[in-house]
Amino acid sequence: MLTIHSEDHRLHHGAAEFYRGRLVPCFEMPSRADQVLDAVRGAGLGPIVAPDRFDRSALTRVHTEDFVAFLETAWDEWSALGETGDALPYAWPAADLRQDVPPDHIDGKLGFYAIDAAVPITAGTWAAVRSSADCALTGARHLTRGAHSAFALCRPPGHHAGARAMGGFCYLNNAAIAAQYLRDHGAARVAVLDVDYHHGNGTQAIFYDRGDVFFASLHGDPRQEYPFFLGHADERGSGAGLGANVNYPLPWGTTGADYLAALDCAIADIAAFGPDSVVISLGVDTFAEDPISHFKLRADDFTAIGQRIASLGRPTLFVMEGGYAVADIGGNVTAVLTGFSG
Ligand code: SP5
Ligand code: ZN
Repeated sequence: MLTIHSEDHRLHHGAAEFYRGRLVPCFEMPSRADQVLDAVRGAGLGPIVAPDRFDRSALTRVHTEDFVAFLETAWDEWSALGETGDALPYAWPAADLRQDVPPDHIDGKLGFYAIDAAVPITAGTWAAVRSSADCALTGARHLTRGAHSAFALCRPPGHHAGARAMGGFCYLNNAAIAAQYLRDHGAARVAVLDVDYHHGNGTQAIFYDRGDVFFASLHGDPRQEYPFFLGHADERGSGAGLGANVNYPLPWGTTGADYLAALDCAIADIAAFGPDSVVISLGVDTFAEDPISHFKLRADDFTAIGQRIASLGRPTLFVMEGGYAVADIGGNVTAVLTGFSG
C-alpha cells in the first residue's frame, strides 16, 4: 500500500487549546505523524511518497471560498495586531446571534469560522493544512489511476472541519476533499466510513443532503462526548441524501467486541449503498490508552477493523484523523492497514 506523507505537517504546532477554563498543551502534535511514519516503515507497508500539489479549486469543491480565504490570510491578519502567540477565537455566533454578516476584524472572523477553541492558527498552519489536503488528494488520485488502496498520512486531521468551519484540531476536511475528488474523477458513488472516536461532524454536514456520498460514523455518543452537537442516531440525511447518512453513537467504555458489532452494521449499510470507492476517516483514538477518549479498543481490534473494511472489496483510501496515545498511534494505525491488506 502506498503511503503519502509531507514533512510540511511540522509547520503546524499549536501551543495550546482551551479546555475546562484554561489553556492546555495541544494533544494534536507533530510527533503523532512521526510515530505513524516510523511504524509504516517498520511494518514494510510499501513505498512512501510526497504529495502532489493540487489546485486550490479542489479545496473549494467542499469548502466555501470565503472560508479558504480566511485560512489563507488569518495568520497575517492576526500578526498585524502585534500578536506573536497562536491565534484562537473567543466569541462565537451561537444561538440568537447572526451568522449572515461575516465580521471584518480577525477576532470576529476566528469565532465566525470556528466551532471551538482547539484550532490554533500559527505562522505555518496554512502551509501544513494545505499539504495535509494534498496528501489526501494524492491518495485519491492514486485510486483513480487503478490502485486498490492508499494511506494518506494527513496532519493536521480534517473530519471536524465543515464547509465553512474549523474545529477539533481540523482546518480543511481532507476526507471530504478526497471523496469529492473521487466523485469528480469517475466514481459515481463514494462512501466515507469514519472510525475516529469522535463524530465526523464536518464530513456529515458537507454531504448531508447528497445521495452520491454515503457517510457512516461510529463514535462516542454526542450526549456525553465532543463534538456534542451532532452525531445522533436519528440523523439520516436530508432531501436527496435521506438514508445516505448513518450514525452509531456508542457509550463511554465501549469494548472491542461491542465496537466490532456496530462496525459490522456500518459495513452492511455501506455494502447496501454499493460505493465505487471508499474513504476511511482513520482515527485510532478509540484505543484504550488514549488520553482524551473513553473507548477500550486494543491492538487486535484495530487489525479486525482493517479486515472488515477489506470485506467491502472496494478501492479504499485511508485518511489519517485522530489518535493521541503517541507511543501507540503508529502500531494501531499499521494494525488497521495490515489487517486490510491481509
Ligand atoms: C481529530 C480529532 O480527534 N479531534 C478531536 C477533538 C477533541 N477536542 C475536544 C477534546 C478535549 C479533550 N481534552 C481532554 C483533556 C483530558 N485530560
Ligand atoms: Zn477523534
